[in-house]
Amino acid sequence: MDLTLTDEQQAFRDLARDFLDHEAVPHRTQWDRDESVDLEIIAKMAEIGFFGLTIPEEYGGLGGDYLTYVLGMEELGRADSALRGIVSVSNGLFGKSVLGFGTEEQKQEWLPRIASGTSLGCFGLTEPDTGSDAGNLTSRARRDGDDYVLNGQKLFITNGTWADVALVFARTSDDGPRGVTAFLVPTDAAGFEAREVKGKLGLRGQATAELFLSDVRVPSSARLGEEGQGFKIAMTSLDKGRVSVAAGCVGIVQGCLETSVSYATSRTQFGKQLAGFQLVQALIADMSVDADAARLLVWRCADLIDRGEPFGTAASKAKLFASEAAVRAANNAIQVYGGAGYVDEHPAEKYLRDARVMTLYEGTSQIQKLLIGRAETGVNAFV
Ligand code: COS
Repeated sequence: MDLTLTDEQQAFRDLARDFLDHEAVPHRTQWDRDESVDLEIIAKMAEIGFFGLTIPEEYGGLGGDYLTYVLGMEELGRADSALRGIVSVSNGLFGKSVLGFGTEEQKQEWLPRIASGTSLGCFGLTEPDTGSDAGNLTSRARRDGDDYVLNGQKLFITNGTWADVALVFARTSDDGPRGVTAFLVPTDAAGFEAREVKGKLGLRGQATAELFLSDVRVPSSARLGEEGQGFKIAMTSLDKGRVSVAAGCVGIVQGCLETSVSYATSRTQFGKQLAGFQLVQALIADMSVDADAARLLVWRCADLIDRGEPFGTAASKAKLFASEAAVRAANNAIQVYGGAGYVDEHPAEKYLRDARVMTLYEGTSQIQKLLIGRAETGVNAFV
């Protein structure tokens, strides 16, 4: 695997970092306290190209490769994971599902709006009673003439109250994962309601919602893919989503490393720099190794995706390692800061609160281990 970035990849990373250092980092604490980013940041991020990174130019995107995408996700994770989540779900989970499985009309309808940031998408898979066990979701879609009528409930949906369109997974038959179908549902459809989930530990700047679908009627042209193909669409998109989460986690580890070095080299205790204490150096060394190791796992996934190779197990490994590393690094960054790390004047405590969910959503660490274990042994622990 060639680790050298092209001039274009390097240029995008520099542009992204510079933009976020000016437009996001100075505001992230306030956004976190306000429980919402300033939504004007969406248009600004779209101008840089964040929402269309991997959407082809013919649909208004940048048509970039996946390595460029993960570089962008790392920078977003370093700056503010709430922003990374908004982009990852709209451009990633939603946009890539439409790009991969949509008809030409569906791509024309939604992708330019997603790439330009004029519309946000969300991904309605998780339900109150089906998190890890996504194949058993219970929302229903009943065929009625040329329409479908959707009923059900979705939970923990990123962008849910801000999105213009929801990719909703609903059951069209009782055949487990094979009975799930995907639908593109405009969020202003009659019977569709989104309510914000309050009181989250982290990711406070992004909207997380509960969705209620009550006799929501959509035409059959809103179906994404074939009947019964929905679970595959969800899993295919989640494979890439996990790489995106992992890339964001690399950014968290990198951010923890940078802020810890900065604090440890500027604060004095016992008459010398904190950085002069071996135990502080040990904490920083662990972050540095974790950043490199996680980044290499993520870049391997991007390389596999760009070459069209299978990458599902590599994605599980990257997501497992990087998310656990992000929690470790953020916890240790607080340790470097001492008491000061416990308040939001410094970024360490926000990194920890934001990192914690990374081991949960888009497949818990336990699910990733079982997927890796299944790939290694050939034995399926889910049955
Ligand atoms: N890509 C494409 N297809 C996939 C796939 C993938 N990564 N994983 C499974 N499938 C397909 C299978 O090939 C199978 O298709 P066939 O019926 O044609 O054989 C079908 O989907 C069912 O697969 P499987 O039997 O493995 O489904 P399970 O119900 O056992 O689900 C797990 C397996 C647990 C891995 C899955 O439910 C999962 O990933 N859960 C976590 C969900 C999650 O991440 N939720 C968080 C969402 S936050 S947006």
